[in-house]
Amino acid sequence: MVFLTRTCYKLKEIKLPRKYLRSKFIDSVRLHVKGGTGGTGLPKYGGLGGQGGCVYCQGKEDANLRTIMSQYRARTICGGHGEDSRKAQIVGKPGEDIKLEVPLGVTVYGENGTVLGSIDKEDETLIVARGGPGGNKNNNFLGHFGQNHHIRLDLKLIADIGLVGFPNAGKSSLLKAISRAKPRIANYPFTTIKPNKAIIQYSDLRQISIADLPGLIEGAHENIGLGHKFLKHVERTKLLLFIADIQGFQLSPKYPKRSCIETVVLLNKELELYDPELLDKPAVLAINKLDVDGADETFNRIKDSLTHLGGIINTLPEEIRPERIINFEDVIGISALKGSNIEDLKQLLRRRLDEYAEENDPDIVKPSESLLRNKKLTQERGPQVT
Ligand SMILES: Nc1nc2c(ncn2[C@@H]2O[C@H](COP(=O)(O)OP(=O)(O)OP(=O)(O)O)[C@@H](O)[C@H]2O)c(=O)[nH]1
Ligand SMILES: [Mg+2]
Repeated sequence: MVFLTRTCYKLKEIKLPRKYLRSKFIDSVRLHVKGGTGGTGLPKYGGLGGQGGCVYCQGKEDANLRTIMSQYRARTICGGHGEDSRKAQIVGKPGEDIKLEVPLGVTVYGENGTVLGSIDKEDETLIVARGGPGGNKNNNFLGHFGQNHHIRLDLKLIADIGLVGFPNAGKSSLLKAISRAKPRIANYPFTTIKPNKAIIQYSDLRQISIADLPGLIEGAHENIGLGHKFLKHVERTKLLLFIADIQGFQLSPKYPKRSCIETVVLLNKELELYDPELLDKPAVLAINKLDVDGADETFNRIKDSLTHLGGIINTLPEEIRPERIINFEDVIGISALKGSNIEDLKQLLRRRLDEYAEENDPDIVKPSESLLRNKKLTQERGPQVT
């Protein structure tokens, strides 16, 4: 009997899908939240009932929505009830607050799609269900119910750079080459099935975050491939890094073979169909796999066309033409596998992000300036020899 049970368990284990397929990335969760009820007051002595506890979200860099989902699925998240006022304790104790740790980049929506707020910084908090007031003379010493509704937590990754490219273009390989991340890399489309965030570290300790997303293909707006589902994660990035395979792309023999230029134009079109405003973001194009035979010649031949897509757009099939053409700040040839030109790309990304920061926030204080100012202050205030 024991043997049989063990065998069954073993069989069960074998049947489980591989871990990476099981770990589904969750970027949206619906929850039922309820503030605690306020405690009853004591009219005879003017005693106040305790305030009901709130449910609130707090931003944490390493939190994820999956934990919240597994903890609270099909459950109401309820703040503690306020204590009633008693003779022994005339002011009732407030109910316990419930804290939900959420990842940074979460927007909270109320029942009819109204935005309740968003959490972008570490330890930032947002109350999602208020506790009811305790009994006092304004409400005849009767405690009130707390707020009771459904909310939706919607996560959009916050990263400086978002990687956009067809499957197999080498997005994850680039992420590996440019940061310390260890993403899955394989020679088949849709190796990456969930967004990954990594940090590019520079020698002067400056850090830039970059998000690798699942590949986007022609027809993503019609939900082909993984569709537009993950594109929302580039909405909050400051810069788009397009990456295209110099050899082009073909999903399978059933689909047309697209050249390198065509894949870039198609990415442009898919982004436009998702949200034309994405095209206003600064964009850099990296053409990958320049280590393969004949790639250098191809790259030199098409580089000008890639820089000025407008000039060649009319030579491309009509069905792949976007309405608005994206303008790349730079076009650079790299090999993510061999690591060539990666350092140049790193510096270039940093430069572009700095330019973007200056344009959007000209008052920004350079670190060196603030350091000097601080030094001066400490010198002035420090002990002085007389
Ligand atoms: N020759 C060559 N092969 C590369 C280069 N970069 C990536 N590859 C190969 O291309 C294949 C796909 O690489 P990935 O990094 O998984 O591509 P991806 O864009 O992340 O693909 P998806 O996650 O499926 O969207 C792998 O077999 C890589 O080894 C390169 O610079 N040169
Ligand atoms: Mg990948």
